[in-house]
Amino acid sequence: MPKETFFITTPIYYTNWVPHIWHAYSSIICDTLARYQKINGKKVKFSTWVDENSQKAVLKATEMNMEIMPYLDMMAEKHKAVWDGLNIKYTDFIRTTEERHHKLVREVLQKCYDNGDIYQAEYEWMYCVGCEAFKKDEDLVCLNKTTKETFPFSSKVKMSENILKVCPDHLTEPQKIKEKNWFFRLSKYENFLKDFYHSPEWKNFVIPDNRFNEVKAFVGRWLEDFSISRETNTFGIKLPFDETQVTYVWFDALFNYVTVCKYPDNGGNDEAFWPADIHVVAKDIIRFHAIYWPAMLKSAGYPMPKNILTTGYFTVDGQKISKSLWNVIDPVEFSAKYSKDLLTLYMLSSINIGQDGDFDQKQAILMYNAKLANNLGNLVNRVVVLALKLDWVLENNKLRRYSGVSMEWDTWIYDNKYFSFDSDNIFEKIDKLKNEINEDFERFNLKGILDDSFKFLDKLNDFTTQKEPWQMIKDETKLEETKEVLYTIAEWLRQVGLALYPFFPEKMSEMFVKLWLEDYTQNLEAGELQKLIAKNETFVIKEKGDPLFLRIDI
Ligand code: ME8
Repeated sequence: MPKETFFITTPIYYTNWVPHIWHAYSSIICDTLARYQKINGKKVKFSTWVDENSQKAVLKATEMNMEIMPYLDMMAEKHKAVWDGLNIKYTDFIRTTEERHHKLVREVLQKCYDNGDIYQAEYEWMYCVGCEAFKKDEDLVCLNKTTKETFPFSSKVKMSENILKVCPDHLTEPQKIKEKNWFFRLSKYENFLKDFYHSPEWKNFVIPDNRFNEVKAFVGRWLEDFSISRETNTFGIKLPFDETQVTYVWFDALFNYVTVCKYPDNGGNDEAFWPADIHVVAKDIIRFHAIYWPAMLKSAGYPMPKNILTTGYFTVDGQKISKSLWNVIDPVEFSAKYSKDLLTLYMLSSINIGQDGDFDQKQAILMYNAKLANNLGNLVNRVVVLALKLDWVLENNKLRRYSGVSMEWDTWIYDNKYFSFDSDNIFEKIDKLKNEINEDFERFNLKGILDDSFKFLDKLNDFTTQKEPWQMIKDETKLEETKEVLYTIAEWLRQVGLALYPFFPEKMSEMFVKLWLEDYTQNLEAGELQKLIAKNETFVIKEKGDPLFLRIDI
């Protein structure tokens, strides 16, 4: 039977910047979800990309005194280097200047035009290049140029040289544009969208719920047709029905998600991957994904993506990220200095997906030291050191002696005399981890999985402290008991390792090797997670090796 498919996408990042740490946030979420689906047996496609046909890129190239194509080539390499540097295991990387993408966009534009959804009109509007979006008065705020303060815009505020109407995100005045352009008839899809959002099958289309409610409220209020082309820009994809104009950002960028399926760079056909399972985006582009995108797909005759997972925004040490504040963090440099695992752990467990957060660097280091270096790393080290003092083999045939008839792991655990020690309740915690991991991944509850794993490890550390195997080992009469305690710790580390593998693949692989589970990475990558969870293992500890996680000094 062919494997079930899973297709996940990052946003299509602009190329006027090298990706910063918050672009990495979206990509790390995608990477973790994609890795999980792969080890759980699905055929995974994970795409990332660069959004090149934008005015921002043209302006940046001009500013750098470069021709546009050499500039874009350079930036595409820089973006790729960031994702490769962070070991983000994407399967597809696409640039919107590629021929295959031009072909796809022209096909869909023609289709939408033929069915009457694209028409020409003249308009006068304000346009923010930073957002690559049209703005209305209610989208803007007032900026006092002297004090640099912003306050809400109202028609009563008198504009002057000092009081400007600006975009709240970029604090720049939008351009006034009067052009004859082509429009997409979004208003025609109002009822379609309302029915779609309210049908039970799509009740989780946008996650989390509060973002979905915002989208529904927005569609309930106001749906206007939007411009899909620019008369004055020359760089971009030419409209097939009017070669004097190019399409701009949204119609172009969003269809990238389809290009990689219809025209994948392996030359084959990945159409079975469409519709996408998850588009990961931040709240800044949710309207485009949850409103424009379904309408455009409907018009072009494609099925809807299944989920739009919307993240919040991060600040750095309490401040908005801005090049002028010099608080833009290069994720590769940061990972080299500290660790990629610190980045993953802090970003995925300090907030739930959907909430806004702050990247407090000191807290991130403290969290890394407490959870990865102490809680997990030290425990692994303890088992390894003690096991080396015994006969190096922690056998799983110990299971038989304690359960009597049954050889089931759970039966043994529950009957095991060593676990009468405490009950707040370690068994429930490991069961929760084993039984709910799949559901948690399916619900994108990455924080939940990390929290459960580390709470379980707290309990396991308590158990270890209470049993004191380092004392037991000194008593000849307690050698068997020591082995069994160590076996139990090793087995439970194995279970935690399987749950944490999608987050920390390199370190969990290292841990498996320390426990003589040398084929684990290969078996996981072949989709055998469930088989491994259910397996009984024998652990052979051969050498101490390096510590798994080094503590970081603040
Ligand atoms: O919007 N916190 O590209 P972009 C969290 N090309 N996430 C952040 C962030 C922050 N402070 N800053 C950026 C575009 N991001 C368009 C998208 S898609 C068809 C076209 C992440 O380079 C977040 O995922 O501005 C956000 O949605 C994305 O970067 C915006 O990237």
